[in-house]
Amino acid sequence: MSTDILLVNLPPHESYYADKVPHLGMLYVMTSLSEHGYTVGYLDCAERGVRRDQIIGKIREAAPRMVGFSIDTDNLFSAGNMSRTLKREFGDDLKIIFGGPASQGQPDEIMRRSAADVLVIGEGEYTAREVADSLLRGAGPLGEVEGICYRDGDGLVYTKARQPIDDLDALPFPDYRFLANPLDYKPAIISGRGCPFKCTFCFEGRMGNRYRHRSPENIVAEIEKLVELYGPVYISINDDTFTSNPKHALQVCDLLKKRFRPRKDLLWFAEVRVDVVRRYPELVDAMVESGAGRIQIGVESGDEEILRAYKRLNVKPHVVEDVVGRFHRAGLPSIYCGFIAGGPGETPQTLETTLTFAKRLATEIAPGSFECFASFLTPLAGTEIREHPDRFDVRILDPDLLTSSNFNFPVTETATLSRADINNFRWRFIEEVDQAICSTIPKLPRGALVTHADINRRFGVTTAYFDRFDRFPRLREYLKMVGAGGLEAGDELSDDDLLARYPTRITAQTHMREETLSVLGGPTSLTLNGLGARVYALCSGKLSGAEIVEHLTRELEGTGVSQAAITKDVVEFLRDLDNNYAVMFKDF
Ligand code: B12
Ligand code: SF4
Repeated sequence: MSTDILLVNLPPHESYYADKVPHLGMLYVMTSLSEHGYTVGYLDCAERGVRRDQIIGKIREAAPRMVGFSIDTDNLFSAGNMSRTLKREFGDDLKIIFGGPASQGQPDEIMRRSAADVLVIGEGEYTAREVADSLLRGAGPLGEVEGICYRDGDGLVYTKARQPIDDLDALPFPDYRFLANPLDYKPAIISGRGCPFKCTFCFEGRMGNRYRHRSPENIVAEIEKLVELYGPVYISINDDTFTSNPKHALQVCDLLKKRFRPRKDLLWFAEVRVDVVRRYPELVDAMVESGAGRIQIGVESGDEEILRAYKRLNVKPHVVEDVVGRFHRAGLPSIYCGFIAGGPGETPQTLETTLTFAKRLATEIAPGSFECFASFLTPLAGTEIREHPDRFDVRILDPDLLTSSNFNFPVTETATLSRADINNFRWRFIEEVDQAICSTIPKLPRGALVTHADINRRFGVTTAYFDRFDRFPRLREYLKMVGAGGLEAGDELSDDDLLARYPTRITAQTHMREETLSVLGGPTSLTLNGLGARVYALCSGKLSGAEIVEHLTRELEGTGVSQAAITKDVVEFLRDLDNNYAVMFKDF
């Protein structure tokens, strides 16, 4: 069957994304077009290493009448280039349609840099159908389609703006059958669109994208489908902020808890606003109990003035601390905090305040669950900072963001900080917070470490802690083995049970010197002498704890040491080895 419309997801620029994520925006548009009777194809080139010729070859094979791209601030250059290439290769009969998040803030620029025939501005499900009807079925002039920009001779025509879609439940779920190998992707959903806030570095709230949400039943029905497809699964809820309507968020959590908690087959992620959670603290338990495994929080800065300039009026450092602490105590494994370097009026002092704040979150407020990333202030088109940088003590050095990619390269400076200062600070921030996180690992309770290993094993979630286990090979090995079944930790075993089990060593580097044996490669190094070294040597998995006692009693016969004393010592040594991730226990 020939393809009417082919959507193409272009590769990202940087080596930044580890996970393969479905492009929900395009899936929604494709599903809608397909339900409207078009044959739709999808070419996902989000993996690195795809060449232009390969993309053109695939498009030639599919021979579509229309090709579509999703445009964001970063890929508008490559999509622009690709559209011109396609027009050269296939002529003007091939129609090119653009849409995506950058459509609202920079429509002129997108059209200027590309050969697109039409740009869909805002949500695309219904608009794309009408554009296709006009261009492919001759249903009527483009001028009658709301929410687009199209070419007319050398000029651009903007049609009447389209209102955001109110009834999100009416949209079909994004159809994963468009993905060549759906199981390779980390699934995601959108439970609500738009944002009620108006942060000055973001365009979401300013562009008329008022907040709307799906019904809890509709959301849970989509998750059910994903659980059916994937089995136990980690799902990202990609809303701008999941807690925009806290009462709705609570209802969603309630339903998720009822449906998925008994089966323990769902772990989910969402972004939250701390000021909302502070007002509705019941969200904390509701989220954790319904299977939230990771949340993202826009902390941005540790400086109140900067937060005020961002118009994050109720997101104050002490509110962040309070909410991060609450999620931590409730047992949320991963609290992912975002920071921005180079904010309004940023000074060397405010940078230090932010770094100190991040380290405090890592080491004192949420050790074992705090994770973070830092990016540069990147004034996107449509944001207040981009339009009035002078009001924010921000100098935009590169308004076209030619040097920026993934917010990973600085494009601004302030009165007291150069681009270099901001750049170098961000990398120091990353390094020092990394050290802070690492410094907590040796002190974390075993349960916290096991949780990180467990969510990695069961749901493929790699947290900052799991990632850093590699720096402690003995711990990494231990967490790989314990919990995988069969091999147990000793902390929950009574002394009698401990003696009944067969202690077996983690393969770890050891160093021997005369009577002393050191076990290396763990969060703390372990040095054993005399009897301790003997016990460690006998933890080969061949003797039970009780048999080790018998063995040592025979060895020490005639020295006056009683079997009771040896038993006590063996138990103590086994506990010590266990606490230091040096042994685990088998039951035969
Ligand atoms: C998940 C996500 C990612 C994921 C996956 C990308 C994806 N789009 O799925 C990853 C991690 C890869 C990513 C990366 C980036 N992201 Co991002 N991301 C998001 C997030 C959180 C959710 C996207 C989503 O699923 N939206 C829901 C769908 C339904 O909305 P949508 O994608 O806008 O699609 C609708 C319309 O735009 C339109 N549409 C979309 N595509 C098309 C195509 C055609 C042909 C048509 C007709 C219509 C159409 O119809 C869709 C349905 O109504 C959004 C925030 C948000 N809530 O949207 C940010 C967001 C899209 N990301 C953003 C940015 C800036 C980036 C980066 C450029 C930089 C960065 N560091 O984050 C990178 C660059 C990627 C690249 N090209 O190299 C900005 C985009 C702003 C802009 N002006 O470009 C957003 C809006 C966040 C924000 N508020 O600033 N992102
Ligand atoms: S940063 Fe988040 S909360 Fe602020 S306007 Fe953007 S999406 Fe909304």
